[in-house]
Amino acid sequence: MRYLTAGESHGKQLTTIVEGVPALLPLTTDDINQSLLRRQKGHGRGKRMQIEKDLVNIAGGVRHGYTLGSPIALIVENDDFKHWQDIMGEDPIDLDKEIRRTVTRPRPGHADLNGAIKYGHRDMRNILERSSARETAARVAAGAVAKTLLTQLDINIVGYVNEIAGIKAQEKQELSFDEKVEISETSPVRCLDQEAGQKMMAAIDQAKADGDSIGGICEVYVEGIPAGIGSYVHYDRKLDARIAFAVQSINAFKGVEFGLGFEAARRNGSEVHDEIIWSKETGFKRKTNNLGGFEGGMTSGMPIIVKGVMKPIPTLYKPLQSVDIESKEPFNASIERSDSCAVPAAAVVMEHVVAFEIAKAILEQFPNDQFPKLKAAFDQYREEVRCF
Ligand code: EPS
Repeated sequence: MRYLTAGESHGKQLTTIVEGVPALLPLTTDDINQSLLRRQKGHGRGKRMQIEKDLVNIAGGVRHGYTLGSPIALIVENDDFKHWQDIMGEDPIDLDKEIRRTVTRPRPGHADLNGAIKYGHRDMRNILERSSARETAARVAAGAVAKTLLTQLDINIVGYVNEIAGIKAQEKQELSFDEKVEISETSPVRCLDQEAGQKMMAAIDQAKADGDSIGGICEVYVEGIPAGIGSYVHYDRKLDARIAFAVQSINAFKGVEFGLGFEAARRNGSEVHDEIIWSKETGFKRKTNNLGGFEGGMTSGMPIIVKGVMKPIPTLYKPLQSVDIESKEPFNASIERSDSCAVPAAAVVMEHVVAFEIAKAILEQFPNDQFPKLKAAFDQYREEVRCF
């Protein structure tokens, strides 16, 4: 299973093609829309999210609520395009007559300058339109297909926020999966610790008032996955490595950790590795889950716990020094519109990119053109793992 995305932030639409999904998987427009609408929420989002109402148009690969086995085409229109038709049109324009809103002032921390140098664009709109995190709507659409597949296999996945601007949520691993979903869904910052959530909202309001932006840490929790998904035999088959790649590729993400993550460097081996236990009912388990559900690039059967670090968004009202690429004059960057914090939305994006990598690994391990047969093979494997 693989996917491609296309589309610019203020262009007509985002397009996603997901290829390799087996036939006969139940899939509805609503399954995808629920994910898209979750991504749009979150305290700290800017004015753009009031313009957009992300709803998918399934334009191929699904009929009467089931996948066909053919490529699935997913379209999300940009409502804002109506304000940008002249600027973002695909056909040539008369540069003397028409407005272009040419961008020659790169934002520090954004793809603007490096992208312009690499692709030879003198108008950095050609960079920022595609490097914008608007593209994550297309990734969530693909991930929603994967999530639907995982749900059918009784694998549950949820993303939430652990930290914003240094305000840390209390660990809440004692909560059930359903409680994690319920609490994060009702929190405006998608946080499981309500007290910390209030402080995070205050920090976001302060950043907005200061014309600044703030980042944070998202966590994705996956339960119901048996041991042995992924592989140790080759570097590019390690599932934790693939998840790390997918998470790091989310716009503005700067790092990934599993379980204890970097803290493992500060502890002895005896305080890191998860001791093995066995019971007739559950089979093999670990006493703890410091390694976040992975050993040797494979799942251990414990919940997957992965964190991703998002830097503050580089589009700031507060000026930072930069240099105009035409005049070579220094200037203080200033912009019209931005999100002061998109960490809650990023938690939803992360949930979906992780879902995609897990579903992809399962499809590789239990290949079948027909989803019910894949499910039967997977369920049988789960039982074998329990009885091992
Ligand atoms: C973004 C800038 C803002 C965000 C956008 C990402 O958009 P605009 O430039 O239109 O104000 O709202 O995020 C989305 C549109 C979205 O759907 O998440 C950027 O520069 O990365």
